[in-house]
Amino acid sequence: MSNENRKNDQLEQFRVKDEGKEMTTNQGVKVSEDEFSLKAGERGPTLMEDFHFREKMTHFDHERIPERIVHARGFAAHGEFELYESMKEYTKAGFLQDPSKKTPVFVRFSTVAGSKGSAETVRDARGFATKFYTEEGNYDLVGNNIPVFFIQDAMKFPDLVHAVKPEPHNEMPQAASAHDTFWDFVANNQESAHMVMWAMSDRAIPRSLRMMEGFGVHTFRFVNEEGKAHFVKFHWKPVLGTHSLVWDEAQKINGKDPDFHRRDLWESIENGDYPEYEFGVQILAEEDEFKFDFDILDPTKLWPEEDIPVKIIGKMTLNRNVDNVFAETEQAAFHPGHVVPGIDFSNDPLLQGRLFSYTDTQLIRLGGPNFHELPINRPVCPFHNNQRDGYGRQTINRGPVSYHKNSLASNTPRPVSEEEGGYVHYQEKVEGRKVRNRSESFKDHFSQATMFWNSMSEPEKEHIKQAFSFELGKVKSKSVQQQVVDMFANVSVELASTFAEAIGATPPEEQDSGVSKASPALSQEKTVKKPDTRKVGVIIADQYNGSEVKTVLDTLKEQGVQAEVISAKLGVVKGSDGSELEVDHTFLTCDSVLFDALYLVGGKETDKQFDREATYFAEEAFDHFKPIGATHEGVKWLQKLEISDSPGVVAGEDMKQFSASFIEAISAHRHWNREQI
Ligand code: HDD
Repeated sequence: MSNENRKNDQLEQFRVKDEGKEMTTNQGVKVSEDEFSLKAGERGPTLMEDFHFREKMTHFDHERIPERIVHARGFAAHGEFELYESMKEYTKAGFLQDPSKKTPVFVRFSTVAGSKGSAETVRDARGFATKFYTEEGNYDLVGNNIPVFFIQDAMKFPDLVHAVKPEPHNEMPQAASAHDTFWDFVANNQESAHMVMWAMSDRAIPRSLRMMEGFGVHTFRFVNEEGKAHFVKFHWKPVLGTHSLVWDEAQKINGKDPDFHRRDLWESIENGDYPEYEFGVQILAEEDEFKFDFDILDPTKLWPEEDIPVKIIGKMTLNRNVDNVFAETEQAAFHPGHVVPGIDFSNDPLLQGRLFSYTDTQLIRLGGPNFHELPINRPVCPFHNNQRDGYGRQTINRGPVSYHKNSLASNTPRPVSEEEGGYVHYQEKVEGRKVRNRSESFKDHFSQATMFWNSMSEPEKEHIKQAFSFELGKVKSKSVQQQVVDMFANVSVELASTFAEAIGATPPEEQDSGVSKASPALSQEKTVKKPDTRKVGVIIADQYNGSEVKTVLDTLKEQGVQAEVISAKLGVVKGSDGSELEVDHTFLTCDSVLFDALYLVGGKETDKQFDREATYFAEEAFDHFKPIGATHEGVKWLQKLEISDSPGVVAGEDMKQFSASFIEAISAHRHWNREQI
């Protein structure tokens, strides 16, 4: 079995193809009729003895399992992780030793607050949970796309989640933090300030799951063969860069395509455009634990990359969609406590609490203690112990012995020494009184929130102001609104004053935190910018200029851009030279918000309705700062909207030159400098 396919090979044993087969009951009895229940007479009552009906209905009645209490809405894919260089110096983790070995992975992305059927482009953190199927057991890195968390102690997690979820008396609003209880929680638990800044920023509305970062959030430990430990933070860096939607667009997408993010992930994998993320670690010597003006155990703090650089050590490629969402994505059980030798915990009180919560939740969600036996959760290495029985047990453990220590089975399964690969917890010296307290070193809630604000570019700051104005604008309690204004004055008086004005609250007194530090890595402005996999809507009609348009479409394709044809009706559009293009969407079946850019071509035969639709698409794309290219008859729509000279709007008659400028505009992602017009 090749190493990189071990999980795939294992899953293969469980795959079932029903197509082309005869229908049977679950007992294997062939079924002769599947439309009509067994009745006493054609118009008579259904009979209890109809075992096929009973079985079919009973199974259906039990098809649903509880959704995850948080992160219910998720989507996943398989892939592999490759290491660039051995991490032997820092950790003995087997999968981080040998760059020639690949480790199978399964990654589930999710929103946090919404229920399983909610829309995907909501303002929220995104879960980024990775299961590495290593030869030493499963290692789960259960992170988010935001590097800090709302609270410092797991004790508060139920409160946080109660506050952000729909309010219990009327179960509104769905998948949104823009309501009273969330902001009441924020104002009364001010350690949330830093993560709230991230949640109000562009990071909370990613363009794609392929274009967002991932973070392990907590401080963990690497432990090497000699037993020496280093503190570490984990990072995923998307190869396509970190990019976001704009808020108005995100809200509209939720209506036009609530599956926007999963569709994007699914299609990119089906098209062979495999999402890639580089794996990075920040490494800190134990001696340096107290060298910072924050506590490295505090999960509301990040380690500025400029102070502790992110060392890129590998890459993950997602290259296979699931076969069945329920069997794989839904039944996947992640746990931050699933670690392998060489990776250990820190005393972060949020992490410590998580170590309890995840198994506990699977017990009810997946119906008992044997969820590790579900195909998606099984390690690829052998696993043996004396745990037995329980709902849904799969393995048939033979022999009379299921206890340790024993003599009847020569004391097996036997624990093994550290040298033989046994997990030994890092022997940190711990001392202290039993107290229910927050450490003094956890009490600064605003310095890093301010650092985040200081690090933003002007457009990013503008978006944060708008997000606060939107969210607080939805809050009904004047008191909560005012508390939030006063709280965020500690971060930036400019920010707090702006949204105070928007919501009719009293502007704060001057009281900035006085922090001037910035961390340029936190801004998305300088992220990787590439045209690859960007979706361009080509608005085109009959009698378009065949050969010239082909030149543009060919160049877009060469650059990895995906062009999809939009016209008044499905079928084909015919060029003036007899060429044809298959229409992918009509104005009715798609929308401007579903594309990264528009290419306006038109044709000789557009009517008023076509012009109206095309102009509407272009105007919306323009308002969302998207690149717009126009040639031939398409230029008239730019003129009508008076946007021809705006940044990111490209028109031209020389097709080669036009294509080059358009691709440059697409690579830029969004043209924020339109705001100044
Ligand atoms: Fe959590 C799910 C990430 C704090 C308790 N969490 C869950 C998932 C992710 C995270 C990505 C979805 C996994 C999947 O796709 O199945 N959680 C985080 C991060 C946190 C965090 C990055 C802070 C740094 N979580 C956290 C705390 C607790 C939990 C403090 C409770 C003490 N999280 C859960 C849970 C979930 C969960 C209730 C719901 C479903 C599941 O575990 O399997 O146990």
